[in-house]
Amino acid sequence: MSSVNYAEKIPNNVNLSTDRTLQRALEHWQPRFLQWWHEMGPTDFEKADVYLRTAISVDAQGWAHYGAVKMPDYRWGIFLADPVADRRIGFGDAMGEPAWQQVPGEYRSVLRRLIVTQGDTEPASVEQQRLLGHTCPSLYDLRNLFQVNVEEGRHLWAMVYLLHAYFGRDGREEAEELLARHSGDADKPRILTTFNEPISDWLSFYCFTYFTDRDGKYQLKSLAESAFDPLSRTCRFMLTEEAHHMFVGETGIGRVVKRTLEVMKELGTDDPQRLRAHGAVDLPLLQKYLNFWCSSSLDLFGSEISSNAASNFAAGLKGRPDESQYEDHVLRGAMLKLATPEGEQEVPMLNALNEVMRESYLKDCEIGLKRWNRQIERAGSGFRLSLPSGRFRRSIGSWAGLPVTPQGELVSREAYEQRLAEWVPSEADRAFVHSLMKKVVAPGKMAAWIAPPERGINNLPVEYEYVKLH
Ligand code: BYC
Repeated sequence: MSSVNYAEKIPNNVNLSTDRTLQRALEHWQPRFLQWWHEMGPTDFEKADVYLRTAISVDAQGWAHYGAVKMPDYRWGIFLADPVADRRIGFGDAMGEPAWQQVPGEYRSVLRRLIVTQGDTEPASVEQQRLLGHTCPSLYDLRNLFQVNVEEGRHLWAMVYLLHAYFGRDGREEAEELLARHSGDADKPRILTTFNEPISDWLSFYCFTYFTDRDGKYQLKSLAESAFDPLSRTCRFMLTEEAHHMFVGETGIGRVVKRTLEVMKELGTDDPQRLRAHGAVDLPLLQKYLNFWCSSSLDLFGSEISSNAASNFAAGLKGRPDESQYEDHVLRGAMLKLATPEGEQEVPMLNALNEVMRESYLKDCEIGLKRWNRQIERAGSGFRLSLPSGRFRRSIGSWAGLPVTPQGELVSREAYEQRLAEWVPSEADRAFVHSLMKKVVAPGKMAAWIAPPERGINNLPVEYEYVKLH
C-alpha cells in the first residue's frame, strides 16, 4: 500500500517529484484551481473550521484521518489505488493483453474526451451547490456538504493529473477549460445535462447525491475496468470517496421521510396542505423531487443505442461496472431486445451497453426506496415512494422529448403538459421547499423538516460542532 506524501506542494502517491516537468505544470495549475474554488466554491465559509476527513493512504485505513480544516487549506492531491501486478485487459477485443501504462495513439482523443467529461462533472457539482451552506439544516449537514464539495474538488484533481501526465499540451488546455466552463453558464455550460441544473435547496441536494452521485458510481466503476491502467487506478480510489456522497443522499432522504412521518402522526393526517402548514415535506412532494432527479440522472448514461458505447467497449476503454461478474467479455455476436418508441428492436449488445448500465443503475436505486418504504409502512401509511420509468422526461436517447408518464405510458402531448406539475416539482412546490430552507447552526439542532441523523461522524455525537463558524 502506498502512503500519501504530504510534504510536497501537491500531496500525491505518484512520485510526482521524480517528474519535474509534470510537477511544474501541475503547480502552475494549482493556483488557478484555488482561485476557481475561491470564486465558484462554497460562498462565505472560507474562514470556517470544518471537520473533514483527508486521505493519508489509499487503503481502507487511510481514511482514518479526520480534523478541523479551513476549506481553502484542504490538501487536494493526486491519489491512485495501488497497481495490480501484471494487470490484463478484462474485456473487449484486446482482452487478455497487458493493460496500457500509456495512451495508445489511436485512442488518444476518445480517451481524452471520456476523461474530460468525467472531470467536468466534478467542479460542476461544486458550482451547483455553492449557495447551499447558507440554508443548512444543521452543522452536521453543513459539514457533509463541505466534505462532498472538497472531494469533488479532489476528483477534479484526479482527472487533471491524467490530462497533464498523459495528454501533453492538449491535456493541459483541457485542464484550463475545466475551470472555464461553469454550471448553468449560458455561453460555456458544463458538458452533461444534469450538471447545469440548479441545486438551490437541500431536498435537491439529497436527491442529487442519491441519484446523480450514483451515476458517478456506475461511470467510475466502468472506467475502473479500463485498459488504460492509470485511469483504472484513479477511478478505483475515487469510488471509495463516492460512497460517502451516496450515504449523504440516502440518509438525508430517509431523515426527511422520518420527520414527515412524525408530523403525520402528530397531526393525525396525511393531508399535504396541513403537513406543509406545519413545515413538513409531504410524501407526494418528495416523490416529485425523486422523479425530477432520477429522470435527469438517467440521461447521464447516454443513448440506449450508442455506437460510442460499442466502440469504447470493444477498444477496452470503458467496460461494464464489475465486469468480472459477466461471462462474455467480448460481446461480438451478442444481441439484446430493446423497447423503443417504434416497438421492440433487437440490437447488438455492444451498442446497447448504455442501457444495460442504466438498468443495473435503476436496480441499485431501488435499494434506498425499499428502505424508505419500509419506514413508511411501519408508520402505518399506505403511501409508497417509487422510481419513475426509465422513459419518463428523457432528454437523451430514443425516448427523448416524448410525452411519457412516470409509469412509462405514452400519452398525448396535451395530457402530458397538463399533468407534468403532478409529477415534478411545480413553481409553487419549489417556492414551498425554499421557504423551509432556513439556516440552523446551533450544535445538535435540526431544521424542523428533517430528523436528526442516527449517529454523528467518526463516532462523535450528533451535537458535536462539526463546523466552527467563528
Ligand atoms: N448530456 O452515444 P451517446 C459523476 C452526448 S457523474 C449531454 O448517446 P455515450 C458525478 C455524448 O457525450 C459521472 N450530452 O452516449 C456525480 C456524446 O457527445 P460527443 C460522469 C450527452 O457517448 C455527482 C453524444 O451525446 N462521468 O461522476 O455512449 C457529482 C452521443 O452520446 C449526455 C461520465 O459520464 C447528457 N446527459 O455516453 C460529481 C463518464 N449523454 O462525445 C460527479 C464519462 C450523452 O459525441 N462519460 N451525451 O460529443 C461517458 O462515458 C459518456 O460520455 C456518457 C455518454 C456516458 C456521458
